[in-house]
Amino acid sequence: MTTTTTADRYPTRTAGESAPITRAEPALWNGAASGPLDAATASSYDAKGFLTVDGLLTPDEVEVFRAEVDRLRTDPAVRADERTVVEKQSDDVRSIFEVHRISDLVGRLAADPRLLDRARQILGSDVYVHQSRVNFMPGFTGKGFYWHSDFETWHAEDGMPLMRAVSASIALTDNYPFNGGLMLMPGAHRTFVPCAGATPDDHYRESLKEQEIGVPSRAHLTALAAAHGIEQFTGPAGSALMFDSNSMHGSGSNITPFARSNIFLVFNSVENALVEPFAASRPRPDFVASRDFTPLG
Ligand code: 6CS
Ligand code: FE
Repeated sequence: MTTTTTADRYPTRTAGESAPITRAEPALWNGAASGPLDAATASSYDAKGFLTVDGLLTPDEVEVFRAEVDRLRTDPAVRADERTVVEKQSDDVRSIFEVHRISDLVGRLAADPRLLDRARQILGSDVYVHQSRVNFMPGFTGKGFYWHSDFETWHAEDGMPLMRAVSASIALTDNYPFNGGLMLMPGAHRTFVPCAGATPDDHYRESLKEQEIGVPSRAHLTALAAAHGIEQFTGPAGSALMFDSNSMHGSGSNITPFARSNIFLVFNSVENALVEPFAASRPRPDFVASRDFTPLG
């Protein structure tokens, strides 16, 4: 049986520092194709690597999803599930992965045309859910996420060949500048930043709490920030951010009384299905990186 190996366009988890690589593939895979994004929004997404959708969910829908994620967060069976990650310092629930399979409500949201049609237009193909999670960034104790590119991890540890995935972060609480709102470097999605350091076995057990391997060097981050600046996703509950898999992003911790919770859905193109990890000894579990490539919708 012949096994084909996919060329590694983006070597990372190298022994030492290596130079950034210019992205070869587009961010917007089929520009003019029909879909909910108008031309101005589509070209802005291509240039910046992200877009926002005001009022993706109605206030009533926000209430329904908040009740649903609070139900999950307080369910002892869910807390005991390996798909639930708790904060390093406290016992607070940090994330619940594969939430689109645990909750029918979230499963339906993943197939909702308001998200699905945007993802298909951006990726230029049918899509499937690569990963879903609900992030609870509780007030006072919510820990942030250091700067990173999701694609760097998904390429190294999940075997995602190309940058042909888009994430949707749907705010269930108001996102202020001061309660851990996501920060992004507009345009940095066009540069792949290799990260030094080999991937430990079962790295996800640590990295989902606090990522130390697979983070760019300060020198690379300084250069990217100088070239692109930093923008922050703020907005009322119900608004959504859609960002390219290789966007450089991170968030601060939340010491305010205002929680910052979001549902996070990652759409990958069915033409970008996972292969073997490019820089890890074995693939991560399905609940972090799905290997069911059945198209949505
Ligand atoms: O490792 C991952 O797949 C997850 N880690 C982060 C910090 N963002 C993307 C993703 O949810
Ligand atoms: Fe991330």
